[in-house]
Parts: sequence; C-alpha cells; structure tokens
Amino acid sequence: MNQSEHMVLLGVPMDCGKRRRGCLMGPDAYRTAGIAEAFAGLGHSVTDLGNLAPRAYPQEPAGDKIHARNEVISWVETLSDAAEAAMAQGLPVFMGGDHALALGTVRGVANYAKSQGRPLYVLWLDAHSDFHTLDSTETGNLHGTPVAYVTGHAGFDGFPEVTAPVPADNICMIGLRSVDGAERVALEASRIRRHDMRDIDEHGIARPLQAFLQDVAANNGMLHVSLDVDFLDPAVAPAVGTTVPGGATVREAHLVCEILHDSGLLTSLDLVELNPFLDERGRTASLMVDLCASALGRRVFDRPTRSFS
Ligand code: 5AB
Ligand code: MN
Ligand code: MN
Ligand code: MN
Repeated sequence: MNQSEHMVLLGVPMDCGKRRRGCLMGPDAYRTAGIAEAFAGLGHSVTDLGNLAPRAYPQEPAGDKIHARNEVISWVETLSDAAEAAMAQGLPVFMGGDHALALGTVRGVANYAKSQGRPLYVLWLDAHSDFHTLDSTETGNLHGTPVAYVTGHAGFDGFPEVTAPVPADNICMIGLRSVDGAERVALEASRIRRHDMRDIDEHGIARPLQAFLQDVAANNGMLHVSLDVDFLDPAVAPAVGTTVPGGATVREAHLVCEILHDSGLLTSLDLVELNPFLDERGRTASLMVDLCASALGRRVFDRPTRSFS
C-alpha cells in the first residue's frame, strides 16, 4: 500500500555553484517531464510553490577564488527558510538547480528536524563527495562543498551559522567515483559512511542502503535524500556538467528509490545538477522523474512489507 503524502514542489533555479551554466532551467524541465502529474497519479496531493529567488546580495569581490560567494550565501538564506517552512507542509522536493542548493536545503531541513526533536539523516547519491571547504576547494565551485558545510566544518566564513549540524554518523554516500585528495583525507578522518562504485559492483547497491535505513528507523530519524544526476551513468543521464563514467545503472537507481519507498522513511528530496541545455530530447529529466515516481510508490507488483525497525 502507498502511504499518501502531500508533495511540496519548490523550483530552485540556482546556477551559481559552478561556472558552467544551464541548471537554472532544471525546475521547468522537471515540470515539463511531468513531475507533478507523476506524483498525483500515485495518489499523492501536490502543491507547486513555483520558483524561489535569492535575496538582493552585495557585488562579488573582484578576484575572489570562490565563485559567486555572495550569491550563494543569499540563496542559502532563502533556501533554509523555505525548506524549514515546506517541511511543516508536507514532503518537499527541491527541483534544482546545482548542488550548492543543498547548503540551504539541508540546513533548513536540519533545523526543522531539531525543532521536532528528531535526528536528521542524509543519503547522498552522487559521483562526488562534495566535501570541500572554502579552503580546500581547488575549483572554487561551491556545489562541491555542501556536505562539509552541513556537517558544521570550519572554513565557511561569511556563511550563515549551521545551527543544527548533521552528525557525520548520520550521512551515507553512495555512488562515489570522483573524490579529490583533500576530500579523501577529510572523509577518511570522518565517520561518514561512504560506498564507492567498487563497493556496489562487489556487493550490490541494496545492502549498504538497507543497513543505513535500519539505523534511520531505529532512531526515529527524518531522512533527506540528495540525488545528483551524476550519480547515474552518463550513458543514461547525459544532462549534467560533471559527467563521470561508471555510474549507477537505471536499475540500480530504481532499486534505491524502490527501497526508499518501502522504508517509508523519506521526508525530503533534492534533485540537483540537471542541465537541460545538455540533455537529449529530455531523457535525463524524464529518467529523474521516473526515479521520483519509484521513490513515491510506483511499482510493478506489491511486495510483502519489509520492516526497517
Ligand atoms: B557536484 C570537484 N570536486 O570541487 C570540485 O556535481 C567537483 O555537485 C565537484 O557533485 C562536483 O569542483 C560537485 C572537482
Ligand atoms: Mn553533487
Ligand atoms: Mn556530483
Ligand atoms: Mn556537477
């Protein structure tokens, strides 16, 4: 049986977390691919709050190593507030936009979880670990930093304080295959659970996910999922700036989403890094919408209920 959710769609046309442009078209590509209709067809109610915009922000300092620092800070403030408010209404889906949006969405969702007295867990589905600080980033692109920020790492001067940092133990990364040297050192020193593609090749994708979900359930956690298009293999999801070969297959990704649905634990979702300018006849946007549908209950046959507690 499907549990019926109230889905809250928020468009986040954020394109400043990196230099290559196009993610600003993401929210409308998801709408065009029928995301609202897919949710409604599964029996969920849907509200589309339209697109968010950053507040006015000071001009970027000349020669800054960090790309669009002030614009990102402004988005973080907007997104934190919007995420916190949307959590009280239903299950928010943040239609990005690049992955810098997660600095704001996860910060806001974490504040909400704290207000409910519940721990927040984060599932990071990505080729990259996005674990740079402003000091360690080599590219200056802030879409490579959200995990370090939301876990409360130092080195984010000028950014809003992270009032409810997500404990490293509560984060699970799946799909990794491009991790920079500084990120590897920092990850190895942290308790973040990390599963690279080799793990998945050897053991399958279900096992690490189920182990993580057991923990979420056992601790009455809320679960935020951050789905980067580059989690998927570029052969099936070409509409992304940072393609890395050897990614998740269509079936692996669906299985993740199907298991997420069975768990009943999902409480918020980011869809990030879709660059419709690079898509082929909308296939990446359509695949992302199909994955969302699996995460919200689309299936071929019912299965016996699986318990995660
Ligand atoms: B994405 C890189 N590590 O820091 C950097 O797509 C890539 O949100 C970051 O996962 C990729 O710029 C960020 C080289
Ligand atoms: Mn990412
Ligand atoms: Mn990525
Ligand atoms: Mn990217």
